[in-house]
Amino acid sequence: MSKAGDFAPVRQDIAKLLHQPEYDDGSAGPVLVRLAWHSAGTYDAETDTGGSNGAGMRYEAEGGDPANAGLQHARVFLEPVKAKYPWITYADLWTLAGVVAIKEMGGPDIPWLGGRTDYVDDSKLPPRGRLPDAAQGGDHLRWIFNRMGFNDQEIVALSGAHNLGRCHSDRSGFEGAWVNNPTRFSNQYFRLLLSLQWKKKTLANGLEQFVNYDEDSETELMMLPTDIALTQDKAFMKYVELYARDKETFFADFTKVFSKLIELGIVRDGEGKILNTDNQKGGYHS
Ligand code: HIF
Repeated sequence: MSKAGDFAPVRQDIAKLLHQPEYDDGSAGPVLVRLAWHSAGTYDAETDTGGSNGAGMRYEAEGGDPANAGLQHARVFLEPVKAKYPWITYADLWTLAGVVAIKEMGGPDIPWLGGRTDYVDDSKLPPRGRLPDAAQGGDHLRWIFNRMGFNDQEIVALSGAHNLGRCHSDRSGFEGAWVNNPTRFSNQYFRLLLSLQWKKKTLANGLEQFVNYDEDSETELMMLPTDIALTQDKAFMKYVELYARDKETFFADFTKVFSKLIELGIVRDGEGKILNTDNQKGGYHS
């Protein structure tokens, strides 16, 4: 039995469950990264509401948000880990699973601290509509991510996570993967944004996405309108070019910005203990 607060064995068990031969591209990794981000990405700095603390996606109000379609798969993958380590909060488990998945898929080691609680303060529940709409452009990206406290450079650095996983017609309505090897973390997403010709395609459901008809590529790759928007704005484009040519800088900047994402709304003391008192109920620290 592991001690409460000892995350090393939890990390190991998450790493083991990533291998899912029957699922998608054979890995639970990408959908776990999306779970971590959607749990945190509801944060609003002005009202200090939303964020990963509280694991609100367990409840219909947030879990049933169409923006979160498909994330039940990620939560189900993690249930055996929660059963084995009942002391871990869902809020910690979901964010930790995201960083373990990124690392296991060849990405950077993202600093992660525990202590989030599953206590839900009804007055701090985020309304729906806080997660981005992929059919929009650059103004929408700034509106969504500035609200969380991210600048242009951080928006582009984060976007590199679309190197992982794919879009599903029965979840978001979009279809396909961004890169040829969607379970390997790299800066390929940025390189393809620049090197391939992206053409608009209207799907049967009416949604528009961008696809590549490059003759060398065996599979059709895709970009969301929000991905293409990064190449249509000078301020964003500067960083797309930087990350396409400099993988080390991308990894370093992604590390900072993803750890900032999963800490949104959390206040800690010098030893890492969470101080937001209204979120202290129900955590293993209590
Ligand atoms: Fe995604 N994202 N994301 N995303 N996302 C999808 C899938 C993944 C946006 C839209 C979508 C980020 C930002 C944005 C991942 C990780 C991150 C899908 C497809 C859509 C539509 C869902 C489906 O159909 O299954 C938009 C509009 C964003 C604002 C730019 C983050 C930066 C890139 C913050 C981020 O980390 C991952 C991983 C997936 C793949 C999930 C999978 O099941 O494979």
